[in-house]
Amino acid sequence: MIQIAEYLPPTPTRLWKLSKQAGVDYAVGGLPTAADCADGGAPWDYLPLLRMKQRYESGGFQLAVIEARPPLNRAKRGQEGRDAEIATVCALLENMGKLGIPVWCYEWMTDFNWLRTNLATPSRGGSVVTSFDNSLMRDAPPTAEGPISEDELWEHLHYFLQRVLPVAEKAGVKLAMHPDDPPLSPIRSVGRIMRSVENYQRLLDLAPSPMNGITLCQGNFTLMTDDLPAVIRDFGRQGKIFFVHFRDVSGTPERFEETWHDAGKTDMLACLRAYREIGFDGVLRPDHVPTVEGDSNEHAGYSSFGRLYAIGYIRGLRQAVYADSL
Ligand SMILES: [Mn+2]
Repeated sequence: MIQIAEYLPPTPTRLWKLSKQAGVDYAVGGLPTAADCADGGAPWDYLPLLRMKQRYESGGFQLAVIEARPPLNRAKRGQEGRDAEIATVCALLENMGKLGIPVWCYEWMTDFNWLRTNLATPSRGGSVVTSFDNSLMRDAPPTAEGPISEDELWEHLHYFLQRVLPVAEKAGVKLAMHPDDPPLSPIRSVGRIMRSVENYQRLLDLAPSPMNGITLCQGNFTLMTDDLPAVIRDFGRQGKIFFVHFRDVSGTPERFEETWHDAGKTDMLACLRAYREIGFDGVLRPDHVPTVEGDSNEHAGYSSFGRLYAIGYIRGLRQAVYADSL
């Protein structure tokens, strides 16, 4: 059965307890802290990772995914120093394998990560969400690193996968590629390749391996298709969905806003049915949520109280979808 996880920082917070109280048993983790590395290790070394994993377990969580990356911009840009960055990823994967952490969520966005033009767009009942309007980006400056083409990004991704996948196969750790967010190209003169269903198939075909797969972030994939459940079934039947981000939006890739989990453009029930149909047994996490009354918008999209609503909503959907198999 699909399992519900939460993205929890690597040291205990109120959210750890709130998640546990809401019925979450799986953690999506970051990388070890400076304190974990105090005896000279790096965040991708065995002992710091061991200490972080122990902490999640003490909080009652099984560490199912690491969703954080060592520096990778040189690898993405094909610059000098990329082999050293790739070596840190190989060390991370080897140590995750030894520690039984089965999935690494990465992405191929160069220079900047997910991008919004507004971090406090009004939503239901005075809650706020993030939004993106590409018409406001026309005069946005290029990044400091300058333009890069999609062809170059594909070439560098191929170079990366050729070196990393054999290590992942030996370690038994799955690589789950997160989409570019928003799924548009270029932005700030930087090409963005993980932005369409076709390009995801190209990723899978670029380096065939049982460890080469997908983070199905629904908030992005639903902007790439009018039939998300069909996309879930297609990649699922190929055995390529390793991790799910469960969230929703309304609008188009050029202009969208995030929504409450029950108020976006996507048929969330049909999506969960599709995961059941393909026998997906990995973890799903709520991903971005609205910031609600009484909570801070300091980390937009990651309000603690908003996440509680999302967890409850997803648990309800799951109960309905799996009712005859529980
Ligand atoms: Mn996501």
